[in-house]
Amino acid sequence: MALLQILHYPDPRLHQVAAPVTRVDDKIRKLIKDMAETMYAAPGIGLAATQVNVHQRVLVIDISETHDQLQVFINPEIIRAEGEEECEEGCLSVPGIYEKVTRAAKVTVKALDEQGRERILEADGLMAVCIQHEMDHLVGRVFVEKLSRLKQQRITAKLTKLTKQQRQAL
Ligand code: GNR
Ligand code: NI
Repeated sequence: MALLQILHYPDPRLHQVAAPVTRVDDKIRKLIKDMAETMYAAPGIGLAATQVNVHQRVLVIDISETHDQLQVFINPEIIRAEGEEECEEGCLSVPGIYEKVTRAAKVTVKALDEQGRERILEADGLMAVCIQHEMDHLVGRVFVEKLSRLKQQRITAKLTKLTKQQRQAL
């Protein structure tokens, strides 16, 4: 078991595009275990491999309050999206910032699980938001980039300052 370090915006590594997983093996299962542990410890409801500087198409999500409903998505693809909904989002890579973002209200996702089995899932509400938020990470997108230029500039300034302070505290 290991906690992984989460990259913070505006780290350029958050903009790397993840490659598809070619084989669901023990190495991927170890990554998933560590990602789940890191997500629960944060605490967060989702984590994309990109956020822990692993550029492969792997996501973990658990929106339950009891932390016992882990969902794993390897090579996820949205095969259907419907409607629009606005939700206030946060991100473990953008600490302390919460902003409203509009996304599809309902999505159907196709992905592999940790055994390499294909599965199809229909999601709405928070689960739909989270899937789209995490899949954005895998193509190098952070929710901040959906906001106005002014908000982006303010967030960048705030987090750059915070990262400097954290470095000095070490
Ligand atoms: O923990 C998280 N909460 C959250 C709340 C609203 C919309 C999206 C999210 S995802 C976030 C964890 C994270 O940063 N995943 O990439
Ligand atoms: Ni995020």
